[in-house]
Amino acid sequence: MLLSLFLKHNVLNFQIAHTLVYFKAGAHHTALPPPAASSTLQLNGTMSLTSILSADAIDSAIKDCQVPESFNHKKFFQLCGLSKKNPQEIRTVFGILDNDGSGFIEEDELKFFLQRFSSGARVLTDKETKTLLSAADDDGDGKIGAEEFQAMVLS
Ligand SMILES: [Ca+2]
Ligand SMILES: [Ca+2]
Repeated sequence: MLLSLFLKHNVLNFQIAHTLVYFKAGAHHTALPPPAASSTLQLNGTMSLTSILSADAIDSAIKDCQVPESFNHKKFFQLCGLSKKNPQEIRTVFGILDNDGSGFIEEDELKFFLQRFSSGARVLTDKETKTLLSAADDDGDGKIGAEEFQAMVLS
């Protein structure tokens, strides 16, 4: 008798919970953006570049500048596909390159620019690092801000 009461109680609870889940699922469907969009925002900064750029495109961009002093940022951004991405995606890539989250890509982060795209890639030479910095650093503060990065990628 007690057992059957207990079971009945649980079945009732289950039904209530089930109804709530349905209600919530319905609300989600109309009120919230698709899950993919919100998880992209949450992962901003820690996500991998391969969620924005294809691994093949990154590969060919890295291969193209394997030889020291051969790095050309315009060619690189075209080959890896970044120059065709939307402002939000370019902003996400900026966040990944800004490894310490300072809001800027500093010279010591630029040196490892290629390795952010592919961990096995070479570091940029001092000359390449300075050329890349001056290509983007419009206000001359010695580091690349998000808007400067955007302008360089789209130039
Ligand atoms: Ca930084
Ligand atoms: Ca700057």
